[in-house]
Amino acid sequence: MRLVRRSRSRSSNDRDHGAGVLVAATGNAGKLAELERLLDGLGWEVVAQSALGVEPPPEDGLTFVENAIAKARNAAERTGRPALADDSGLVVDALGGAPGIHSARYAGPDAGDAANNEKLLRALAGVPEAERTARFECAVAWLRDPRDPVPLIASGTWTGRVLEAPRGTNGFGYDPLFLDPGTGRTGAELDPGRKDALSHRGQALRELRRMLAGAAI
Ligand code: ITT
Repeated sequence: MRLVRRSRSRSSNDRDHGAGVLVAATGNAGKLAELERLLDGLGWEVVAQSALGVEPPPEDGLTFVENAIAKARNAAERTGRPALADDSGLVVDALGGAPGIHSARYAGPDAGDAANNEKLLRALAGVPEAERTARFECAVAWLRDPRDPVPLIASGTWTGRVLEAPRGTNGFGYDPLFLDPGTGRTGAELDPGRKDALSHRGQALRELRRMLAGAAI
């Protein structure tokens, strides 16, 4: 994984925001790759917080937005740079919204994607197809500094359902089990550009880009 990457190109619709360093407040390599793609062309040098020695804060908020702000604030505080964080997760109707904000650690504090996916399949064993509806949620927060009183907040939702067996090898997390009904493909069967066009994270980052275009950043 490259930890520092300069955006390649700038479209005429993107304002020049100063091409400074933007700290990506995430330790999730799959998420970081998507954020880098979705920030491409803005002129920011995206640096992962781990490359700057930043440890993540506790995620004890009750909402995706609270956790996104906490992660971005922590990174901005420790680096003195603007920071962007994403808090996201899979909300499954038949499980009362679980794993939700606990998606990353659904199967335990050190659980990886495979264990989380296995737990999800076990929890949904016997649940018929029509009741396996789910959605990915994503909230992103951009803080100019740790005390920024008006952070930019954007969100996105991707609706689909949970399959009974994994399909595909792209993406990360629950992608192999999440079916996008419009394409008939799982998140892990979609190529990266197609996932970005549909996903909760893609929606949130496009909204954020619209905000940045009108903000004094
Ligand atoms: P950071 O907090 O360091 O960013 P994290 O993985 O702990 O990394 P979250 O707390 O936001 O991040 O949890 C997000 C989890 O939700 C992630 O680990 C996946 O299990 C799931 N998830 C979110 N977006 C996803 C996507 O696009 N595809 C598949 N799974 C996703």
